[in-house]
Amino acid sequence: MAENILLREDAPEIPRAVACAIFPQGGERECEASLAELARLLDTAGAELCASLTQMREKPDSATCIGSGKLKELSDLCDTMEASLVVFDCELSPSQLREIENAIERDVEVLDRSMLILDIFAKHAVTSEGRLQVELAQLRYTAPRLAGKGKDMSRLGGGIGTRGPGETKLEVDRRRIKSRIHALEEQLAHVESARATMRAARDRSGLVRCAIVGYTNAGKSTLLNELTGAGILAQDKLFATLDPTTRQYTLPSGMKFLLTDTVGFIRNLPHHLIKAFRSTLEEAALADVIINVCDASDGDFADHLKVTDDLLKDLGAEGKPTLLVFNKCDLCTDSVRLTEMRRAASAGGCEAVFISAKTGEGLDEFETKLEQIAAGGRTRETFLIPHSDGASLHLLYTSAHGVETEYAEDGVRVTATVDAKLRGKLAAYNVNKSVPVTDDGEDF
Ligand SMILES: Nc1nc2c(ncn2[C@@H]2O[C@H](COP(=O)(O)OP(=O)(O)OP(=O)(O)O)[C@@H](O)[C@H]2O)c(=O)[nH]1
Ligand SMILES: [Mg+2]
Repeated sequence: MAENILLREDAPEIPRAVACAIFPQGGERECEASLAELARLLDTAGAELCASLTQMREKPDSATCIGSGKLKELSDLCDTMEASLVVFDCELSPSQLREIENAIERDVEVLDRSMLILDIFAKHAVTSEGRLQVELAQLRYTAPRLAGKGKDMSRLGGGIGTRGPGETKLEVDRRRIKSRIHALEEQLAHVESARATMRAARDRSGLVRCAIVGYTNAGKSTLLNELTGAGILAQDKLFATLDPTTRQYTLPSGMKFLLTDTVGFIRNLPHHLIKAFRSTLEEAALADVIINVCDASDGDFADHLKVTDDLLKDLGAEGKPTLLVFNKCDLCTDSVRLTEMRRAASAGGCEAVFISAKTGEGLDEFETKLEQIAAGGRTRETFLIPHSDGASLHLLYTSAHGVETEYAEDGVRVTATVDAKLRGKLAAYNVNKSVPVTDDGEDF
């Protein structure tokens, strides 16, 4: 397995990891779920979880996160388990990381959850934009933590938690980190403006833009592959997809879409990662319709939906027309859970479908509902926008579809497909009667 960096010649063994977590009173269940996820993250990174240690406390110890007695226990556990890695299921400051590492007698690498996630991102980033984003996030987050441990920065790019994004290895000289960050920011600004140009071209196409979002491993890529034959890597690993892929998709009725597969969400997704990946995550904010994919076979589906909702809010993508897709129904025979899911869907006020992207079950209903949602309330209108109102013209270009313009003496005559909200906003300029968008999708 070429992708597994730990099976290199100089890394003969799979690192054995001990996980450590704290939880507030009453938070056992959530802590357990988070630790189970940490085990999967470790597996994706190429390590093996061999033991975990938890402590109930309301707040982390400012010096060592866990208390001193627990820290001794952790040190002994590392010996017993012959561990080479300790991962805390929360964020650690550089000084906490150093103190913990000093207190553990065995020579172990201490990481926190964010460093581990960044490591996986480094492993999975493919496009230049993805690589730049990961490197920037690592320089901002991981580098100060390694420097804080007083270790040689040249270790960056080595094993788990210190893996750089491939060819563009992290700079090893601490003094040069700042200028590297600056250079990366500039490069990213270029890539982002290229992305914006591509988006603008897509917008002009007048197709309905759909973002496929959801918790990591829910089956987003599998769904896009099934619908469009996109051939994206879909694996039983967390964060298999980092770079958004867009494919055109035509419903049997002729309605045309642009479907974009996006990076998965996870609980406690580090904030700096959201910041670093903002331009790719923005795909959701700029979409007309959200396809929210959830793994119906996962007992934690309700938590996953909450994480997704919160992140969509964060990204400014809340309130968009949404199709909730409960996937992997071939694995879910629990009728109680199916009822719970129906309830969750109706409480969220959005349409839901139950499918299996793997077997194709439920895809007919998926298509019908997607079409209903996409066409909901859209009409083809003509507006006469005065030359003095550049803002309204801009609004049409950015929010409407199939925009056609004709310059006249008294203004710009714009014909476009708009939703009810935009129609209301521009009512004063409306010069024709609404023409409902028909199901044959011509207007898309
Ligand atoms: N049984 C079953 N497995 C599925 C289904 N859909 C996806 N899977 C499997 O679930 C795993 C994750 O699928 P992906 O499509 O990579 O999930 P994703 O949401 O794109 O994940 P990330 O890109 O990592 O966020 C893969 O092993 C798929 O084969 C389904 O309907 N049924
Ligand atoms: Mg994927």
